[in-house]
Amino acid sequence: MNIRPVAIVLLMIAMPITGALIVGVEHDVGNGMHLSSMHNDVESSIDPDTFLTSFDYGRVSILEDGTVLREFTVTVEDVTLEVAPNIYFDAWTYNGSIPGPTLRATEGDRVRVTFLNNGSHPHTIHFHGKHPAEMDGVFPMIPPGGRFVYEFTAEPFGLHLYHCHVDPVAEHINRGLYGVFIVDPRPARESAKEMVMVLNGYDTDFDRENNFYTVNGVPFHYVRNPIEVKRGELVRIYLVNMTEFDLINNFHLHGDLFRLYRTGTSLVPDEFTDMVTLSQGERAILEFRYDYPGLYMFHAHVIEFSDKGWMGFFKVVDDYDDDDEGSSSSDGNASDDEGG
Ligand SMILES: [Cu+2]
Repeated sequence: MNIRPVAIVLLMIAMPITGALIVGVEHDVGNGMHLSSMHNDVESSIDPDTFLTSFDYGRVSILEDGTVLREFTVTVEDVTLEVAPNIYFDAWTYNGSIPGPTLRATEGDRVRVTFLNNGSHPHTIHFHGKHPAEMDGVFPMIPPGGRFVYEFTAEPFGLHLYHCHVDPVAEHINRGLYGVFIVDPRPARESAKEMVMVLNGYDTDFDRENNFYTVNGVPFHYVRNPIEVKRGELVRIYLVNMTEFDLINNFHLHGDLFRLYRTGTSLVPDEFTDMVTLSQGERAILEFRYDYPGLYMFHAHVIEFSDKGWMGFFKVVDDYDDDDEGSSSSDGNASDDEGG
């Protein structure tokens, strides 16, 4: 642990202050921050708290042969997102935010994703996982105003992802076109408090170097808003690295160790550790229980990344307040979420 508490506090307050000082200044102020005082056109926002525990199970129906069909709608939208205080980013998004929705199915389900491109450039959805070549989201490119239906069987179970695969792919990813695709095993994993964490960066001045790093889209969000977990409860993190330009990213947990399931494709853990390093597109499922209450940091052990936003806290409590949610199930049969 190389980050002193004083430095953390300074970092927590530095970004809002920096932003406040330069409100009203137009154009590039250095450090890769594209700024403008005229941002009435902000159409959407990033909500890491909602994203953390939101799973889209699609619109569910049963096919004639008994297979579960899950239908999703994913729409590309160009939106200006405030990715850090007063830092506005001309994003390309799936369904209006970064990351896109976490799509979830159970192994063997039929997945049907209606893709609408309301953006200004050609795009696709390339899913990781098994599927026919014509469903791979490389060809054809879907032009602005276009529509395509991706359909395949969800397999194998594991933690997958999706992203646009139009050249230059790095730019389409940096602009925000990615999301998580979870395929649950049958029977489901043990019930747990589940959350999704997507590691990313933002190259806000388009020089192919990231200016900020985040978990779930906003630098330092979970420093300001620690994630509450209950002592002794099983916590399961679906961790996906979508950082572009930097070859690796990683995750270090304080005060505990986790069972590590690489790609989530086995129910037998690969490691018991407090540290996992992921290259671009790699992902892993992490499971742990805290024994002691208190505040515990989690962060990139690449200190440049944690200094620039990739850092957060778990707040371990003895009991949730009455209005807090308790454990969430990993049961993939839930069907009340609206697709798209
Ligand atoms: Cu694209």
